[in-house]
Amino acid sequence: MTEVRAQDNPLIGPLDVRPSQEGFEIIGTFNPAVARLGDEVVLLVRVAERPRNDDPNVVLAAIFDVTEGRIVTQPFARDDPANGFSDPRLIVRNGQTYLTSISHLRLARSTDGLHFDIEDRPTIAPSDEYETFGIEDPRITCIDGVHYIHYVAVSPLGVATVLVSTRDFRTFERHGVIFAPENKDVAIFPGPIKGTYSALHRPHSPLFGRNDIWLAQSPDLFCWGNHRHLIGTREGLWDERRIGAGAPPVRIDEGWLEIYHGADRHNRYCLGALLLDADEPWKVRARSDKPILVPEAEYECSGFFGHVVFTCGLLCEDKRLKLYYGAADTTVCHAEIPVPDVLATLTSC
Ligand code: MAN
Repeated sequence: MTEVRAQDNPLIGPLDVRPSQEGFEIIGTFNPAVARLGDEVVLLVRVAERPRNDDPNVVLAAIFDVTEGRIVTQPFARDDPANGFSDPRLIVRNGQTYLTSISHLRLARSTDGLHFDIEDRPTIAPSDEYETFGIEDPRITCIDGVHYIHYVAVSPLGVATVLVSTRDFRTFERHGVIFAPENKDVAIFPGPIKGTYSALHRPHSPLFGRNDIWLAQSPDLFCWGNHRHLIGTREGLWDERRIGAGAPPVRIDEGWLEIYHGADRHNRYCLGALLLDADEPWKVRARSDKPILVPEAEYECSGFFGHVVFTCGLLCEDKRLKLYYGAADTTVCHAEIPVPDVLATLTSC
């Protein structure tokens, strides 16, 4: 595999971004969506921040208060055995999960795809009861000049997927929840196939422990049905515990190419590929037995949550995949992989 990481990696890090408010610090800028907008490459970067905390005895959760229209903090004592802190991303208390940071989306613009100017203010921020714990991991699908942004909305109601659209990344129209909890990693195909829209999605079944990728269809991008199970996790392989769609699929000569993430028993997140049938995308033609991108660089192995490469956006140009990806839940990075190299590694299904 001839993947080439950008020499300037990481392209964006926490120090490049201003917190959304006084008293907060940025802990991660990662998992961006990407789109071409005229001569520019634009990213919608997930920015995770938390209140500065000088008290070593408590961990603070930041929560968007819908009534007050602002972020409030809630302290959790470190020495209270009812509070669980084993995952640095979470606080668990009495069966309720809270997050140790709250995320919003921030626009970054570039003319060369490598050097980005980042807005000073959040572009899309938590705004309602479905988003009180933050908004995460956006994807962008462009159809007929409209950019459909779909992101993960987190709240005590669960993990859902919300759709927002824009033509110019200045004004945004909200379309509400398109996949109810527990469902994330939604990636909408860039246009209808035989008159019908398709999306990959990842429902979660706590009872049976399933974290698989499904395919849904829609007449209008807003109402989704005809759900079909697409692929599952594979014991003993790189994607044995959790999988989810990454960037929206791209059309290549051979069908639809999808780059997805998989986590193993050690919580190592790698990227692999799926080739789906051009006309019947619920038919899997080939899949990666080995990942195409593995966390190896120092910035991928250490950070807020190490050993993670996670993509939500790529450009496919000149038969090259130009991947934008989050490294260690901390930074935005870039790598390029020729499409034929990806296809050569796939195993037929
Ligand atoms: C989950 C999501 C992602 C994150 C990975 C790794 O899948 O929360 O946003 O990058 O875990 O922590």
